[in-house]
Parts: sequence; C-alpha cells; structure tokens
Amino acid sequence: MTQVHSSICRFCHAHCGIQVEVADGRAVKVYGDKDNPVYHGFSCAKGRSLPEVHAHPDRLLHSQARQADGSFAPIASGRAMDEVAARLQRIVAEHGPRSVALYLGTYSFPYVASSPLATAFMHAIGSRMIFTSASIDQPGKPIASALHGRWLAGPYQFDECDAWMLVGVNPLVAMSNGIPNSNPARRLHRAKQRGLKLIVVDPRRSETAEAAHLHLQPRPGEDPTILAGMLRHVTREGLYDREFSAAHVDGIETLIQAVEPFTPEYVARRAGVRAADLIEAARIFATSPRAGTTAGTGPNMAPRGTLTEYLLLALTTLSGQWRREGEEFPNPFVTLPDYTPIAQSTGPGRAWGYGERLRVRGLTDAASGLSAAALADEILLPGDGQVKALINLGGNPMAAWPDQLRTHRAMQELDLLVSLEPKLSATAKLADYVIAPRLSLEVPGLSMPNESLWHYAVGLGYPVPYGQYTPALVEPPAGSDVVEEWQFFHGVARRMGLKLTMRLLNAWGPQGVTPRVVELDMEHPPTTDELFEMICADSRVPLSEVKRHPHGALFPTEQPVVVQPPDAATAGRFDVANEVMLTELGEVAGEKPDHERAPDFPFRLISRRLRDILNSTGRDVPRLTRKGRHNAAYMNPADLKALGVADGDVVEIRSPHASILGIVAAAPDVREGVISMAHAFGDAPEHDHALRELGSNTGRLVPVDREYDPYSGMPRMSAIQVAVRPAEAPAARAG
Ligand SMILES: Nc1nc2c(c(=O)[nH]1)N[C@H]1C(S)=C(S)[C@@H](COP(=O)(O)OP(=O)(O)OC[C@H]3O[C@@H](n4cnc5c(=O)[nH]c(N)nc54)[C@H](O)[C@@H]3O)O[C@H]1N2
Ligand SMILES: Nc1nc2c(c(=O)[nH]1)N[C@H]1C(S)=C(S)[C@@H](COP(=O)(O)OP(=O)(O)OC[C@H]3O[C@@H](n4cnc5c(=O)[nH]c(N)nc54)[C@H](O)[C@@H]3O)O[C@H]1N2
Ligand code: SF4
Ligand SMILES: [Mo]
Repeated sequence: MTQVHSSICRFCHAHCGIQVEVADGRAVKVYGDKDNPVYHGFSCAKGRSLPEVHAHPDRLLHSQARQADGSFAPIASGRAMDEVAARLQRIVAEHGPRSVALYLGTYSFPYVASSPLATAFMHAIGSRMIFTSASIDQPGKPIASALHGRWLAGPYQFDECDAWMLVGVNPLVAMSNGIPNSNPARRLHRAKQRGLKLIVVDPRRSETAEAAHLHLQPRPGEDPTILAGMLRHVTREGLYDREFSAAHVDGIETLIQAVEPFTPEYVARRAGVRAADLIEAARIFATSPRAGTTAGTGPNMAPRGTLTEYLLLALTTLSGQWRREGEEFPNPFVTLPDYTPIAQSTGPGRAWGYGERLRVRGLTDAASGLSAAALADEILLPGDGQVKALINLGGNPMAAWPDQLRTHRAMQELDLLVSLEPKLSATAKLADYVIAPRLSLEVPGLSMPNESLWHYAVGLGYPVPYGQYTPALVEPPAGSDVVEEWQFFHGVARRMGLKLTMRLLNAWGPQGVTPRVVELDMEHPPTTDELFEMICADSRVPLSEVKRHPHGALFPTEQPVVVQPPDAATAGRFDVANEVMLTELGEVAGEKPDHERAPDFPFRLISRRLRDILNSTGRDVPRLTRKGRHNAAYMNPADLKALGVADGDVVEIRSPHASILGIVAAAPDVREGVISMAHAFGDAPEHDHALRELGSNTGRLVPVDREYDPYSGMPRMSAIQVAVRPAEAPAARAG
C-alpha cells in the first residue's frame, strides 16, 4: 500500500517542501508539495530523484575500513568507532590536539544535529582546527559585513522591493541566494508583475539574466570596478540618502575620493560594458524606494571577492536601503529565537587576526572561519602542529578544494582520514574509514538551517515566518548498518572518555552572538528528536507546535513586529571607508586591467552551477545525467570557430598552474573570451582517461598560494586565466 507523507527535501540547501510516496517501507516517488505555503509545489529533478539516491546500487550500506593490502572491507559501525577512537587517541597523545582537523562540507548542512556534535567533539579534544566549505564559497560576505557593520533591522526583502541587483548569482538554477530560495521563479514572476526592476551583472547571460530588466555582461573579475563606478555616479549625482548617511555612516568623503578614478568611460572600457548601462544600473538602484543587492559565488571566487562584497554594502548603505524604524519586520523567525530588530548599525568589528593561527600565508581565524584552501598545506607542512588526521563530514575535498593535485598529496599524507559519506567518492576512496550514513528520508529534518542563513548575509533565509519539521519516513535498506553523523561523533567521544557540550549560536543581538551551552548525556545517547528539542529550546515557536503542521506553515506573531528606534548606548556607525578595503580599491585603480595581463592566457574560466548536479553529488544518478555525465566547457560559438573546434570536441585548458581537458559545448549565452564550467567533477589523476564519464576538475587549475584574498585565504577560483587549444581525446587506459 502506498502512503504519502510531507517532508523536506535535503538534496540541496533550498529545503523545498515535498511529498514522498512510500510503498513497502521504501520511498518510491517524490514531488513538490502543493500545500506548502512558501514553496507552492516546487520541486526539481534532483529532489524528485531522492528515491533513486536512497536505493542507489553504489550506496554504502556498511562502513568501510582500509585493509593492509589497500582494499576496503565492510566494518560494523560500532567497531569502526572503536578503531577510530583508538587511533585518534594515539594521534592526539603523540602530536597534540591541533593535529586533528575537521572539515564540514555541503552535507553537514541539512542534518541539524551533525555540525553541533562534530564541533562539540573538536572542542572536547581541544582542537580549534575546524574548517568549512563556506570558507571556499562566499567568505567575502561575513568579512565585508564585519568591516562595514551590520544593520540590526536587516535589509528589505526581495518580495517588497522595487529594484534588485544580482551580481554573479543565479538563483533560478542555484536556489541559494539572491532571490529567496523558496520557489524563486514564482517570486521573480510576481515581482516583475509588480514592476520590480531586476539588474543582473554576469559574464554569462544566465537563466536569471534572461529575465532581467538590465543585464551587464562584463569581463569576469571586474565587479569591483563596476561597483566603484556605480558608487561614483551615486555620490557625484547626489543620488545617495544624505539623511540616513549623516545619521549612521562614517567615511563618506574618503569613499568619494577613492571611487573618483572610476569614471563611466573607464569602467566601460575596462569591464567591457556600456557606460549608459552602468549609469542606468546606479540610477535604478539608488533612486528606487526599496532596493537590495546580492552577490554570489561568481564574484566571491573571482579576485577581490571581499572588496566586491564591501562595495555592495557601501552602495546599500549610501542608498539608505536598510529597514527603518517603525517599519514592520517581516520574519520574526520560527525555529530561531525571538529577535528584536533595531534601526541601528553594529558598527565595524574584527574580521580576522584572532583565534587559531594557520602556519601558512599568515592566515588566522576570521569572520569566514579558517580557510579550507589552506588545509592541504597544513597537512603537508611538517613541523609542530602538522595536521595528521582529518575527519570529513559530508564534503569532498578531492572534488571541491582548489589545487586538486595538492589536495591529492595531502589526503595520501594523512595518518588518518575518516570520511562520513554514502559513496566511495574521490575523497572516500583515499580514506582509512568511510562511515556510511543514513540518508535524508531516513532521519528527521527541520527548516532551521535555511532559516538561520538570514543572519549570514543579505538575500538568504526566509522572508516570512516559515517553519517545517519532518520525521524520518523510511528505515534504511534491510541488512544495512548506517548511522546518523552525530551518532558517530557521540560514539567516538564516548569511547575516548570525552564529554560533549553543544555550543549553539542562537541568540543574536546588538552585542553579537551569545552561544548557549548544552551538555550531552554520554551514557545514554539522546534520540535525534531529543537533540532537536535541545537545539530548539530557545526557538520562538516551540518545536512541538511546528511539528503539528506537516506541510510546513507560517507562524506569524499576534502583533506585527516593528523595528525599534536606535539605542544610543549600543548603536554604532557603518564604516564605508575601511582602510584595508580602500587600499585595495586604490590598487584596482592603479593596476593594469586583468584582460591586458597574461597575454599567453587570453581566456577566463568562470564558475557556474548545473541544474541537475549539486557540486559533486548526483553525477552517478541516471535520471540526472541523461544529457551526459561530464561538465561541459561552455564557450561562445565565435570562440569555438576561431579555435577550429566544434561541439563535443576536446580542448586543453591550461592555467599558469596546471592543465585539464574539457569537452566544449557551444553556448551563445557565454561572453566571448570566457569558459563557463562547473566545479567538483573529475577524480584523481589516474582516472583522467575517463573524461566523458567523470568530467574534469577545474580546481586543478587553481594554485592556493599565488593569488588569494589575504584575509579569507580564498584563492582565485573564478575568472581563472587560461589558454585553450584543440586536443586529442584521452587515450583509454592501457590494460
Ligand atoms: N573551482 C571551483 N571550486 C569550488 C566551487 C566553484 O564554484 N568553483 N564552489 C565551492 C563551493 S561554493 C562549495 S560549497 C564547495 C563544496 O565543497 P564540498 O562540500 O567539499 O563538496 P561537495 O561536492 O558538495 O561534497 C559533498 C559530499 O557529500 C557526500 N554526500 C552526499 N549526500 C550525503 C549525505 O546525505 N550525507 C553525507 N554525510 N554525505 C553526503 C557526497 O558523497 C560528497 O562527497 O566547493 C567549492 N569549490
Ligand atoms: N543545481 C545546483 N544548485 C546549487 C549548487 C549546484 O552545484 N547545483 N551548488 C550550491 C552551492 S554550494 C552554492 S554556494 C550556491 C551558489 O549559488 P550561485 O552563487 O548563484 O552560483 P552559480 O549558479 O554558479 O552562479 C554564479 C554566477 O556567477 C557568474 N560569474 C562567474 N564569475 C563571475 C565574475 O567574475 N563576476 C560576475 N559578476 N559573475 C560571475 C556565473 O556566470 C554564474 O552565473 O548554489 C547552490 N545550489
Ligand atoms: S531545489 Fe533543492 S531542495 Fe528543492 S527539490 Fe530541488 S534539490 Fe530539493
Ligand atoms: Mo557553496
């Protein structure tokens, strides 16, 4: 008999409300939940493939342990915890706690209890070596916010704005930020009906740019130039909000001087856009009654991502586009604690230079966390503090970290690599233990992760007080031995005689975040639902109430929440003239434009997302790979013609650091001189012959130690300088 249950899709971070048909204890069909009040029935092919993902023939149903001969053998999960605990204990005793590092990847996010327990484990052994994929994502966001200051009443929401500018972000495909990821297509459609003017800055005419009122299609990596040009126009023409600026902003005169070189003509020539479009974008943004802007991975991975984010904040602030005193605060939160919006800035704070110090490139802990781009070096560099053990929770360093060949050496150098993931990914294949987890439909879930991103940056989280809980809907396959990630950390800690204490970052206010500390019972492990209760203890809406609404629901407050007046005792002022940022801007003005540098590398390879694949996940799911399994190198037809290659041909893509092969695909939407190619494909070098099955790894082209953001450690991972030439398809491997 088939039963239908409501649930939360956890394939990607959008957390769509879905319906799951369950027959004989297995998920057989997934589709969007029409009764969900914010997703309105949306689902994508990835979400609809969840039944295949759960029943995939390559899914690990048992954890694996490396044998003396190098092969893997199944191991009982309890036994794996015994062995990992013993080995970690030895490593800590011999090399100290810093020799153990944790990497939290994409799939640490949807499982609400997994990161709190994993980080509690690290605190318990005394290691601060915690790295996340967010540090190689958009680290410029939290750093820029710290330098500029945050607004305690938040930005305006996309749904209430008259104009919105998206800089290198493609919400219609990535479902991440820019337009709230609960059914962004529907939101955009309605916003345009209302008259919203959408501005998109993207070297590719992306799916989102296609829907824009104004699309600037610049050379990659020129976002700081463009934004400085917009700021110049806004300040010169007196389009900025003088009253708001006088009340809340420091440094305007200094900023005005710094943007002076960025005349429309200069910006147009350098970035390859029309001066009239630049002026129009600036005018729309500054003069619309309500406007907002979001940058995405494109400019954050291009050089000077932090500066791009900083200039966007300055533009938002000078235009006075923050929620004002007396206005209604549209999302008073659900699974997060009650929050009082106040019409004031926090003022700038420390953005780096504290906490753990890395041994390379002078990097420290920062608002964006420790740099995952430096972790391979921490493993390879001998000496005191060298990282000897790595625990990978739902990430895939071999696919996603910059400088893949360095990562490859690092993974082999480790004394212990433990990977918690359901497949023998490129990383898992190098591990000593692969811990087989339960998958999403086999565990409870909560809308909290997506909701909590509101605090991270503009354009994330829910615009309305939405919450959803889902119970586990199915049991893991019969005969399997799979664990939840948190259970692994609890189990290993118990075996090592450690006590775990969760530090939950869930009380935001003018003074920043105060963690709530929760001690866990080590003898009697809680259930996942009990952990959810602990995590939600301060939630505005009790978890029990959220649970009563299986389709998800809106939980408005009885009275509207209104933005409070500033409090003189705690109010700070935004800083739009941070010295480090304006020094960088000065360097931009003084430097030779990127397209005039490196004449031997005339193309720029930019990052992108593919609709049906999530980073490295989904590449082996037949329903998601009907159009091919590789990551095509999308190029403008004019470039293909000039190179003498056609759709499907193989090219060599060479950066000053390394080269990879790519299979070209004609794409008129890509600017000439640009290659648009997804990351997280390919495998270790011995698999390079399987180009059509595995694709190739763009991370290999990126050195981590030559061109990088000095605060976040973020290397140049988009707008990568490359040369392209026709190449032979790789020979099939001999033998
Ligand atoms: N060149 C270049 N590099 C990039 C980017 C780019 O645009 N260009 N993007 C960067 C960005 S934004 C990010 S976020 C990082 C991503 O970096 P990572 O998070 O390190 O990479 P993913 O490929 O997302 O890794 C996901 C892993 O989780 C495993 N997995 C799948 N489902 C589950 C599950 O249910 N449970 C568990 N435990 N594991 C599961 C998969 O097997 C896979 O190995 O990559 C970054 N790297
Ligand atoms: N289907 C799908 N969804 C995903 C993912 C996925 O792999 N697949 N990954 C998830 C992850 S980890 C993340 S972080 C989010 C990311 O979400 P987004 O940031 O929206 O990611 P993209 O879709 O790659 O959009 C980036 C855009 O930047 C443009 N771009 C590249 N370089 C530059 C540049 O120098 N300047 C400017 N202005 N634009 C540039 C690209 O052409 C592209 O259109 O998506 C998430 N959602
Ligand atoms: S967009 Fe993400 S959360 Fe929504 S159905 Fe697709 S994979 Fe699932
Ligand atoms: Mo990401």
